[in-house]
Amino acid sequence: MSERSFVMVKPDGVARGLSGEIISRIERRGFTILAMRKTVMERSAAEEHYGEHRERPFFGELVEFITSGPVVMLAVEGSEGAVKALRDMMGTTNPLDSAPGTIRGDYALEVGENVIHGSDSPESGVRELALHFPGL
Ligand code: DAT
Ligand code: MG
Repeated sequence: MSERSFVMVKPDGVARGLSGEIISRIERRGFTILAMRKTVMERSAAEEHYGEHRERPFFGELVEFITSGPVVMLAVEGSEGAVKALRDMMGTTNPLDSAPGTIRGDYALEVGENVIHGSDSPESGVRELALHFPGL
């Protein structure tokens, strides 16, 4: 069984020129990139994407940030366990806690600007890919 994740280099990562480095790590690990698109996320898509955080105090800032500039969106596929493997490569949500060698642990310092998104489960992957890559 294969699994799919919605991965995104966030606006801070794109602005800092980290897209290539991040995509390269994903490819070298052995994941398949099914689709990729550089775009500015629509506000409505951002609110739906982060819908689980709607009641959190940082929701407004989160939507502002994620729509503040271009992102690179990827549809990524791998074998069973791939979604968790990608999360492990990303590091913890707060980069201050992320282990060196992880993407956030190597390239980020602030929770609000943590350079990468990856689906937190195969089910989230299906939901997020349907939102950002309809028809995939
Ligand atoms: P993750 O991106 O690791 O799945 P999440 O889904 O809990 O983390 O949160 C989504 C994003 O929201 C996260 O990447 C950065 C931001 N965020 C999370 N917790 C935050 C906080 N306490 N303050 C500010 N931003 C936060
Ligand atoms: Mg999340």
